[in-house]
Amino acid sequence: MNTQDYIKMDETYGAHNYHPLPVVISKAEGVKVWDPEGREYYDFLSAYSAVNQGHRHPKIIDALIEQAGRCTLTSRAFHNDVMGVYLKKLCEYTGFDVALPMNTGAEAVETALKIARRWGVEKKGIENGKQEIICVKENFHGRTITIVSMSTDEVARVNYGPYTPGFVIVDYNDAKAIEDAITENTCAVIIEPIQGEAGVYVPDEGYLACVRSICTNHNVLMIDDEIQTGFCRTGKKFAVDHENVKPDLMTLGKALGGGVIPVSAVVGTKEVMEIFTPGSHGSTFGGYPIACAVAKASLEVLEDEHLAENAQELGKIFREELSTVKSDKVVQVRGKGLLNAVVFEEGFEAYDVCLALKEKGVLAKQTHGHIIRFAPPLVITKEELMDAIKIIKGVLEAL
Ligand code: IF1
Repeated sequence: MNTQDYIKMDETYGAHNYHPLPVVISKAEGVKVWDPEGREYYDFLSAYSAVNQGHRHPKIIDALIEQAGRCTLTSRAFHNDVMGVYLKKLCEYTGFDVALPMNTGAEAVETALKIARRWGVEKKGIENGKQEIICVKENFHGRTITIVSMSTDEVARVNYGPYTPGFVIVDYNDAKAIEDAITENTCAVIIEPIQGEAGVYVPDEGYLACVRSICTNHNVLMIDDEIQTGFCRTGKKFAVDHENVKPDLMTLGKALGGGVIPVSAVVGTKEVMEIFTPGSHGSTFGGYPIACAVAKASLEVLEDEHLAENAQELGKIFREELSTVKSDKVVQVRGKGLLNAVVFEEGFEAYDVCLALKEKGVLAKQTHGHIIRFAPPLVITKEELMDAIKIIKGVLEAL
């Protein structure tokens, strides 16, 4: 079968909830992927930052295989001998006391919302059913019914009602709007430290620190969604580290699974996490041995290979190089670390640029029609980055 055959099968047998680029990936290693015809591409999406450690990192694959040969699944009805070791590592890595393992990002976000609502009742004294959580416009936290109830993206939420109540939506990058929205029933604020899906929208310096102090002053939990920005993507372990902010809860996912399997978690302080009691939350797969072995190795790779430093250094080069592009179609180059975006004029069809990039050997995906996100695996070398930049510049200057 060739590329066209595979695409036809997806379209025939798969639900049409995506419109992917017409490329089929059949092999992947490090920062590169190959299609069935053997054409080679740089991966500048990294599965939306789930592949920070690079495709099939040998250390992570070894951990997967070793664990698969020993014990794969236990459920939480019993203990296993990997979960505690991994959660200890995750707590040390994040600087939090307690972690709760789940599988996908949306589950981690749901978990954090549940913690916040229960905390609101049991620790803050809000009447059950009255809890309010503040979120911001253009957020992306996942796709469950409750999470799309927070969304302002019509495409993501239309006709999924009735929506979950209890969310108050304010402008992003406006700390005062958050403060003004706080009532005696507010239990939490949930934000992305950089809005990924919104188009890699970096808030003003000081915003996150300001949100932190507002939350502290009003006894409201700060939930920091680092599912996309976490694990070195922005040049620090977590995007809030750029402002030395410590949230009450962080939601983690994507790269925690090292590009191998879905692994997510919520980390928090002991005081907040003790809100859960047996039976109040859980999952069949959360904390399963394979996930724990893979996630532990994924964290070790981030540290051993200094991926935060690499993202910081190469991200700067990427933005410097791309801002010299001679094109009147490009409006802005922005981002942090290796989470970057090239912004075109409003109404510009960036999908066509992604097609042209694909033809030249770079895979990237547009968001909101006129923005392209560039987020290679963090193991990319300077030589590989410069090679890809040459291709990207060539395509942009030919527009
Ligand atoms: C898709 C976007 C990126 C996330 C943040 C939670 C989740 C995500 C900050 C949920 C997920 C993914 C979902 C994926 C595409 C991707 C995405 F374009 F949709 F917004 F990365 F920018 N919090 N983001 O970014 O995690 O349940 O998916 O594991 O839906 O196609 P999940």
